[in-house]
Amino acid sequence: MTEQSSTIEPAYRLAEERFARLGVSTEQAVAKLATVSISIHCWQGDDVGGFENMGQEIGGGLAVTGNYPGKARTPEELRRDFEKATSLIPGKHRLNLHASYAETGGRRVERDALGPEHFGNWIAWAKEQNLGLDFNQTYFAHPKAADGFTLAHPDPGIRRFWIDHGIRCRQIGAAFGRELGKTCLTNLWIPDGMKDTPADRRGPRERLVEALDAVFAQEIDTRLNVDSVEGKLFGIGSESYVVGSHEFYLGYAISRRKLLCLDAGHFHPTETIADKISSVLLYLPQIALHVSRGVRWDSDHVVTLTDELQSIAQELVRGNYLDRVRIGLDYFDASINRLAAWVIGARNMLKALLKAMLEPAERLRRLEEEGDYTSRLALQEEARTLPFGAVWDFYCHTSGVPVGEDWLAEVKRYERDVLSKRT
Ligand code: RNT
Ligand code: ZN
Repeated sequence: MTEQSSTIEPAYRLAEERFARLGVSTEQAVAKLATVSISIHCWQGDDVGGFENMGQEIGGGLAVTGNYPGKARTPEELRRDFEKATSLIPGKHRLNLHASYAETGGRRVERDALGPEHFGNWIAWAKEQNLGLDFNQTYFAHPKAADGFTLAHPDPGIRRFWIDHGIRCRQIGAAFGRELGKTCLTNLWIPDGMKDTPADRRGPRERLVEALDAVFAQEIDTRLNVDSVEGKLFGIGSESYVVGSHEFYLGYAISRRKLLCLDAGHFHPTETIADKISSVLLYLPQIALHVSRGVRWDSDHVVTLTDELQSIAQELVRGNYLDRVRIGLDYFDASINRLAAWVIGARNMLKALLKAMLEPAERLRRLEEEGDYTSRLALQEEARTLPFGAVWDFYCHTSGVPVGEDWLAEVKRYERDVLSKRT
């Protein structure tokens, strides 16, 4: 037993007692956390590169900065990195793939011709790992998206190409669901927008609605695949107008019974998605989240344990929404070790959820009902420093993953033995 592990259990027992005094069961919290499955994005592993090797810029307003050595160059490397990273994250999670991660055996397969066969290795590996897969159409990093328009493109031929891509991807999602026995979420996000003030905001939106209806025309068994649509406020190159705005997709999702995907970086800088969850879930049975961290803009920094993350987690837990929300991560940082970026973000998401599960929720609710806002604020602030870290350590320990910063040594070893050999 290491020195660290000998203190975990006693620290946990003290914390258990402390929380019990507030009417909170640490045991229940830990058991609940173990049921949460986070959709971890493949694209942190290779800077949103994918494996099409078209020499195309990523585009779509997505910007990955940094050139930390060791990025995955092949699907095998990416899978190996993901396995390593997830061995350092407690719980059982999912992998979120993009269409551009297809394996076409060196042949050029157009995006409107992709099928489940191009994801055979991913499926086989996911089966072996007992991993659920989620999916995304890739509407960027492509010559037909280079002018900033895809599904809302004025050219019907280009629109058709992207509609077919959308259709193909839903079928791939359904194949994931069927093969793995776990419902796939296929998330649709497009970059379409304008750098400068448009003369016509209406036209592209009318085209988009029609194109989306064509993408979703085929009924797919919702046990196999469900779809979400992700809006955005602005992007690099679409500062003045984004066709698929929040209002656009809110209306679309509600009227077409799709999931709405809320990305934490896709709103005004002081606007947070936490407050939207309980509203949107009045009208939709399920939603999806892209948990991200914008720094001054939609910069997709690694998710850290911020107040914003905490309030998202609190909303999910307080509202009892965990079974109606598909939590996904969406960030990409190429300036630090990419496995560490995965581990830090995923562990933070889980920490935030655990902290929310350990909230003296009943007591806070009662105080609010009684109109005692003084005590509510006092208790909320005291709750911040309750010994949640001891519960988190205990959860990591009993889940068989490194406790505290110990995971970093594993990443450093992997960097030395594996990543540093990639040139
Ligand atoms: C872009 C969206 C989208 C992408 C991924 C790679 O602003 O957030 O979700 O980040 O599809
Ligand atoms: Zn996103």
